[in-house]
Order: sequence, then C-alpha cells, then structure tokens
Amino acid sequence: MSLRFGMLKTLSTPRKSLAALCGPVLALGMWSASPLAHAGNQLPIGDVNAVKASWGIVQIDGWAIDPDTSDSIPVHVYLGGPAGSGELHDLGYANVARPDVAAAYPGYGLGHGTAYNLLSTAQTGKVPYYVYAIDGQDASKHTLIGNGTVNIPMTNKLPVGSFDGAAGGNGMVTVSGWALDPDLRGGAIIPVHVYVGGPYDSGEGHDVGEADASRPDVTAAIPHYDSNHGYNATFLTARRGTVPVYVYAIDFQDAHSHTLLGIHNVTIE
Ligand SMILES: [Ca+2]
Ligand SMILES: [Ca+2]
Repeated sequence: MSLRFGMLKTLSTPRKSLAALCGPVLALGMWSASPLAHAGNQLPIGDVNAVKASWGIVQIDGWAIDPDTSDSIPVHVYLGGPAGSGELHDLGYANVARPDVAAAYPGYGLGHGTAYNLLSTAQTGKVPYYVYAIDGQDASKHTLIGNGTVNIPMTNKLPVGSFDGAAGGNGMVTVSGWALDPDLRGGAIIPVHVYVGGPYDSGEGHDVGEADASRPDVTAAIPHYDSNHGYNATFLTARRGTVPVYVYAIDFQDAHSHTLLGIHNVTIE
C-alpha cells in the first residue's frame, strides 16, 4: 500500500477574470438598507493589515466595507500584477468577525474581515499584490484597498516532528508524537501516515489523520506554532510478531513530500 498523497484540498487557485466575477449592475431601488443615508453609490473602503507568505502560499488579512450596506462584500486579490494582468484569487465575502473594524465603523456589523485565506500560487520571489474590495451594488466597481510586494520563498520547508512512542497489542498498534510544517505558523495542521512492517513502499499503510492533539510541551517549546500538533493513534493491523513501525509527516503545501519522523519496533500478538 502506498501513501495516499493527493492535492491539498484547502488550497485553491481561481483563475477567473475580475470581469467574469462581476454580476449585473443592480438598480438603485434594490440597494440594501444603508447605515448611513446617502444619495449615490459609495465605493468600498478597507485596508490590508498583514501579508504572509511561504512557498506556494500567500495569506492576506484585511477588511472591507461598502458604506452603502452592512452586508459583507467580496474581496479579490491579484498576485504578480493589478487587475487585468495579475493572477486572480477570489477571497469570497469579507465576512469574518473584526471587532476593531466594527468599533471604528458602528452600524455596519461585525463581519467585514478577510482573515488569512490560503492563496495557492506558483509565483516566487518579490511578487506584487493588489487587493480590491468589490462594490456591494455595482460589481463592476471596486476600490484598491492595499497593494505592495510580498516575498514568496523559493523553497518548501519539509515537516518536522517526533515519533515519541509505539506499542504493540493484540492485533493493534499505538503510536504517538508530534508533527508540524514549519512553513505554516498558527493553526495549520498536517496529516500523519503510519506504516507497519516496513517503510511506505512495503509496509501496511495507515492514515491516522492530522496531528491536532494537545501537546502543551510542543506548544511551549516552539513559539509561533500555537496550536495542537500532537498525534496519538491506535489502529488494527494484520501484521504479527516484532515488526518496525514507520511514521511520516506529510508536507502542508506539497502532499508528495514528507518527513520520516522515526522508526520503532513493536511486538504484535
Ligand atoms: Ca457601494
Ligand atoms: Ca512545507
């Protein structure tokens, strides 16, 4: 059985043009109720608060409000150039709670942040980015709420971690340890695959899920990876006798890459 490597589901790379995403212009009478009465269409406001990048990934945090409505509005990001020439990433609606923005713009509600969406890109090096908030009433109109240059690393960092312990039982194996991808700080978690009786090309494969169990010692020892990165799994096996157990951590960006975290021998009855 081989490792079940596949494309990462959480990454997406929309390629549609800005124009293709623009809907029909709404008539004035269809506008949503406005917190601030105003005669004409007002263009969105917003800001980009932080930009992060690792190999293959850009993350942008910001907010956007259309002054004409308390509804959330879409945000588009272009990498490599402005709208029309760059690589489009549709962040969807900026609807993540941003209490600071809500406090600064009372009457518009809480949900106007973009959070750190994962934008998958093949671009590397110093890459220009442009962030647009799309008007809530006229999708052909937008506001550039931030732009600059993000430095996208040229190389992928492979997972790190540990295979701390293993135990055999009556037709069962238990493994424990921790794993994380150094490219992704914060809450990103990665899968762990275990092979009994040999490495991934000859052993019996088990996908034991993502390393998301509590490991306060790891959290304390490795700053900025402040999430749960432990794994602790017990599973059935057909193998018997004293056999080696291999544990692999699967890379976050590239599911074809992995790190062998360790090998332990167990005895299975
Ligand atoms: Ca508007
Ligand atoms: Ca990585």
